[in-house]
Amino acid sequence: MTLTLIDVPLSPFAQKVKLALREKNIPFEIRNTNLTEADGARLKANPRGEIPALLDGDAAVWDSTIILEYIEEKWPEPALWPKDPLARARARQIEEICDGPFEAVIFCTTEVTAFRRAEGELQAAILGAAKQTIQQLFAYLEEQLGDAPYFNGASFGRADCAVFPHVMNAKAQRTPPAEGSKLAAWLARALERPSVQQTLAEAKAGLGEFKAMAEAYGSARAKRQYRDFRLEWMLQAGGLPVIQDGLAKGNIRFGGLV
Ligand SMILES: N[C@@H](CCC(=O)N[C@@H](CS)C(=O)NCC(=O)O)C(=O)O
Repeated sequence: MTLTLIDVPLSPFAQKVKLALREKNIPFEIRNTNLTEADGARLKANPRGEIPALLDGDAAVWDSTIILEYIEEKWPEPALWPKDPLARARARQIEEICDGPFEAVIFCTTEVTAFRRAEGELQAAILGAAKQTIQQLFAYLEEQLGDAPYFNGASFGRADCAVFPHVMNAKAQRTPPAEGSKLAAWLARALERPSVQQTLAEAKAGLGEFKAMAEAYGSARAKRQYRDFRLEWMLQAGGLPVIQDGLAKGNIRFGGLV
């Protein structure tokens, strides 16, 4: 049965899934979608209209965390989860932090830089808050890594698939892990992996779409999804005017079903 991933190569959630599939040597096809355009297949696969969604024959599994659980249960070997229940809980917690607050601060930074939702003092205040939050997240990750080579422990696993896209995005936004830190050494180790290299190459190829995306959001032809931590972090960083402006222009949406 063919597996197909509905993908946006720049999405950290899609990257997490591709890393896991590739680390487990599970063959899959990619069907790219464009979040600024209506796509019946994307909506049919996920009532939230989000990617990634994994099509396994006629069935669709959505949400990156649920997809990772699905593939681990269906193809247990090679295991991407630690065996020990406590280590497993730890891996899940790291994933939770990365998918939640870490993704949110990267998202909001993109909003006020690439998508120009704030300028001048407001932009500077939001970017200053982002730097602080990222340092806090890096400190958390540094502590979680401890003396192990990987977040999963002795080998690259689920937690590493979850961390990589966000640390790489922070670096791309000019906030890399400190030189000489354990996190910087982990990133260098991760970048040696074929799964990471292929996923990153696809993301880099997708960078060309930013300009068209900015145009689509700027002209309110499409809406960005402000939900959960994204909304909370933007508010906490003083970005209430960004949200008010997005509501007035009709170019943001919230979570829930589409
Ligand atoms: N909890 C979901 C979040 C997925 C998500 O937020 N995907 C974004 C792309 S990074 C998306 O599809 N957003 C929909 C939109 O922008 O309309 C998961 O882990 O898969």
